[in-house]
Amino acid sequence: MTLFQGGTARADNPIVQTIYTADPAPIVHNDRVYLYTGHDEDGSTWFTMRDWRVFSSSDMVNWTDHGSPLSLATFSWASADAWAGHVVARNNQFYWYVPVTNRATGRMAIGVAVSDSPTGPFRDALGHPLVENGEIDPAVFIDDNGQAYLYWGNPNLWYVRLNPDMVSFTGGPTQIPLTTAGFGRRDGNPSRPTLYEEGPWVYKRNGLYYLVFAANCCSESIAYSTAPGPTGPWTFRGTIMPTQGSSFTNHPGVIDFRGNSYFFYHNGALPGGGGFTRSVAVERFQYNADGTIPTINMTTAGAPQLGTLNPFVRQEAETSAWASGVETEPSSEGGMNVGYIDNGDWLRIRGTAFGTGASTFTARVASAAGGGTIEVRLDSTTGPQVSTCTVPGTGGWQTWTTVSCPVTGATGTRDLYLRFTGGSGFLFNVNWWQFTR
Ligand SMILES: [Ca+2]
Ligand SMILES: [Ca+2]
Repeated sequence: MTLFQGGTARADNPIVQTIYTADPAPIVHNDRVYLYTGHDEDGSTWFTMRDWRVFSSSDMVNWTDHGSPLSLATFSWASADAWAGHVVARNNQFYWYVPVTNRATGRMAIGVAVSDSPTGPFRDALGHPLVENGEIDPAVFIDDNGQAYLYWGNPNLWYVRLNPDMVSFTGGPTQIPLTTAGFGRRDGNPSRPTLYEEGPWVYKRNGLYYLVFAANCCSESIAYSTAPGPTGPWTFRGTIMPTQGSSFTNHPGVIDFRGNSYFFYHNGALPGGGGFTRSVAVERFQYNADGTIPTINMTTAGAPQLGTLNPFVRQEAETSAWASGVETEPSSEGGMNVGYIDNGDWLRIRGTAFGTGASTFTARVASAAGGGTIEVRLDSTTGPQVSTCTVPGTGGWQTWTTVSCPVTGATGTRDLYLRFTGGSGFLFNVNWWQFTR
């Protein structure tokens, strides 16, 4: 895909530019945000989704692509529809709850995958659905007393009490009454009299339980309800995010991270974007003093950066605030690499702290073609060029070599741009880069 050209104004939404992403499910683990998403296939005209993706960030602006540690193929019993999932950490494991179509029944069911790493790989924990009633959008909440709840549903809203193993439950699915007092009033749709549509997201803050959800249809907004306990009774509190952003669905994810609160959602903001080609985005927000949530509008600016990025340690090429023209793929050296680089493609890395200066730029590169050039620039794609590094042909797209080049004039904290130039066709791949002082 060829995507937005970035100007000088801050524009870091949507979070991922290399693929279409949907249905954000962020968690915080070890002082890092892990963002789990679905993946709309390019050119989709339906919810054509085959795998899930994970990204992570320590500064909310530069995001690392960890690829796809979970797909339909993980579940032998699933036939289609890798839709909106949710991840929760417990027992030193990561549990990923996802709705998929059960091949045997043709109905939507909820499976659970498990991994000992937030970036996977994940395996099917059960070999069969955890729960199945034809409804979607799982979300797990673990209360302070350790009791875990799985919520899900469209058109209804359900919960079940999960056991401490997180892959079984006690008691049957219980329906949460969809009353207008609890979930607001929808006009003109007698079969769906409340605003609740889908996508529950449940959490607790200062003793109050929040249930954020996609409201109305279609297009959806995001609204929320609160309750004194995890099973209600719920009171409707209003709209958080109005209908915006050229996707007729939306999907909430809410976290606190390093003293700030963040609201994740999706829209159709990338070129070619729309209701079936969505992109996950994020806004920072502050709760009102009484615990209510303010109106949050979609922006292209996104959240402010927390701290800076250290260029003197290895940084993955697949870590960026914006990637123009490139794609990512699994690397033979582990993790991902940036590839499909054409002449003029570039990466933006925000807030790179060079301090008193850098002397050398090093990059791990590969090329089955003739290679090309990495222009190392500051501030913009046409800003000061502090290094020029030639990438040779290496005989293969996964045949890696390391190139190093002198750097002059890289001081202070600046936005770093890696601009790629060369002839026609794909030029080279980049796995990682690093500066030395
Ligand atoms: Ca390209
Ligand atoms: Ca890499």
